[in-house]
Amino acid sequence: MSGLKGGKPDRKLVAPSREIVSLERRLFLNKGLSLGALTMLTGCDVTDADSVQKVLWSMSRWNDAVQAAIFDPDKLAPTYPESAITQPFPFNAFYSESAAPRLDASTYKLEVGGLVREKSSWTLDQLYALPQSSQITRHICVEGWSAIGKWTGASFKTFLQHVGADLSAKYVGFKCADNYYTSIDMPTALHPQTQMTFKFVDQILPVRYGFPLKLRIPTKLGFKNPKHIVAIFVSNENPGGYWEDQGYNWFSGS
Ligand SMILES: Nc1nc2c(c(=O)[nH]1)N[C@H]1C(S)=C(S)[C@@H](COP(=O)(O)O)O[C@H]1N2
Ligand SMILES: [Mo]
Repeated sequence: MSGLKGGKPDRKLVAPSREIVSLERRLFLNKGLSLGALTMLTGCDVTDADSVQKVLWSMSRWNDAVQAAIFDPDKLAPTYPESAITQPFPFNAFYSESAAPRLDASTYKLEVGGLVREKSSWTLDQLYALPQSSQITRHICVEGWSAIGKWTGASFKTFLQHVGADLSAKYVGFKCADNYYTSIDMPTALHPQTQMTFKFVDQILPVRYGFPLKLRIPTKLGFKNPKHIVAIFVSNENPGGYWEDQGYNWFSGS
């Protein structure tokens, strides 16, 4: 009990962080490895919170590179019939449904910036004039649920070409009206199913699902599908994301 009696706390008595516990579980389940074995393999004391962070981030970046390398830009996510649409479709955000931001359609402007030729902003009428199509795809949330929805909007690739985006840049970042933010790799931005979404099940996007604009990316996990987008920018620096910066894997796609 010496560590609890004032002075310097004994590190071994400090409860392991969420990351360490989940890393240990994943290692054990996937590879039959313990933290002790990982310490031997990496030469790092992974029971120490600082070094475990370093190991985790380097593993995570390696994981991003592997996922990017195996990402097939032409492989389509499964699509479903209208009868498969989940009703009611779940709401999710880092706050409760009543706190979702209410944007004014008449004053809304989408900012477009970074490595693009046309840095002008877009009104909702201008966005709605883009050619549109619909998809019925599955949204998968890391919190353990998935649901099938129908989303209608414009091809994000067409939009990026239209604004003269540097399509050889590495990242596209999104800023949202609720201060949420996320970013995706350019190959995913150009994927044929990546959509600037204006409608959910044939109705203008309700507030809870991201009015007036969300990105629907059926090849990525739910948290990489930003709602209430107010700015889109192209960059060669990884813009990170709300959950990504707290340790969720950045690529999170298939
Ligand atoms: N702006 C914004 N976008 C967001 C989120 C958020 O909190 N704010 N949450 C993400 C997560 S974790 C999920 S699962 C989906 C939920 O989308 P839905 O409400 O349409 O089901 O939105 C994603 N996009
Ligand atoms: Mo999610």
